[in-house]
Amino acid sequence: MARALDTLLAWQSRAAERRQLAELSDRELFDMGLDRATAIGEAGKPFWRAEARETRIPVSTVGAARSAAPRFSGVEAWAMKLYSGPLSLFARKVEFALYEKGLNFERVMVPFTQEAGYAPKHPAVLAANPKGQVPVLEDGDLTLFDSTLILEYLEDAYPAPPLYPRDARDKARCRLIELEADEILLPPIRSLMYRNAPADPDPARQEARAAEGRRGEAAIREHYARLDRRLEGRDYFFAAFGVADIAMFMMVLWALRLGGPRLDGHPALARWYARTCARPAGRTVAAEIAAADRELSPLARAAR
Ligand SMILES: N[C@@H](CCC(=O)N[C@@H](CS)C(=O)NCC(=O)O)C(=O)O
Repeated sequence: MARALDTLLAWQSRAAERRQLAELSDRELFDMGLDRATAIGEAGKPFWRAEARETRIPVSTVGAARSAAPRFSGVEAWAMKLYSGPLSLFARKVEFALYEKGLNFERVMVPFTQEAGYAPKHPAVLAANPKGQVPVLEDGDLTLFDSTLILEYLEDAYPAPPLYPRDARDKARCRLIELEADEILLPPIRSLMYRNAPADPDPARQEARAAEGRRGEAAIREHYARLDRRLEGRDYFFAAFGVADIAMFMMVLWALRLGGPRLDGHPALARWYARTCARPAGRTVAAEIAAADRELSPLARAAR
């Protein structure tokens, strides 16, 4: 009986994801780095592996979640505050988790331009983080920096819905995939960032950046091949959607927005990416990054 219910819920969840994908406009699909064929191709897949769990944020409210009512503890009232950046991969990663958990938060966007980077630094960020980096999360009298620590804290303090596997070994594996995203896949992705920066006036230096970018692309492709094998036959990295998916999704989104290798030829990875994008939280994060890019980034402006 429980199994039948799980199957039914899984089917409903998958049907909802498919509907959401089908409803996306061409513009939204473009923002996510998807084409309609990949997005809708999801429809043919059997549903029994889908997770039996729905995100707690309805599509219609996910973008507005931050201004909702504060939570109460004794006589104090507060909403969490997140110092984020319009094009901060790590802050957007935390936003993804906050949306998934249905938590209200106030977002403070720190100044950022492609020309000057994170300048001037926000005083609250400087006070909270010796590295001067976002994300910084304030929750009552707790102030935290570093996306990995923040995600771990959110899981401990707000366990439902869970974003880590319960099993200790799988939880460790999940953390390893997050680390792989943040520390192994990010360096070659960084080599593509020159594409959104002002061109170096010295042609030789600009060509050196381009050559570094080409080496980065080769490394990303190798990584994609490994991810594709790992995701073969799976909806997400573990039985349910979680931190491993969020961390890796952010990297793939970043590589795509920087004109990096497409996901063609990596069908399992492409389907996983489309599926993650179709979640209300994924959709919101991708759309907000694309909107920030249209305002701030030469690559996105050139594509308009
Ligand atoms: N390991 C940190 C990395 C944070 C990070 O690199 N933040 C960037 C934005 S994505 C930043 O604030 N950079 C400004 C700087 O380094 O001065 C995390 O996971 O939060």
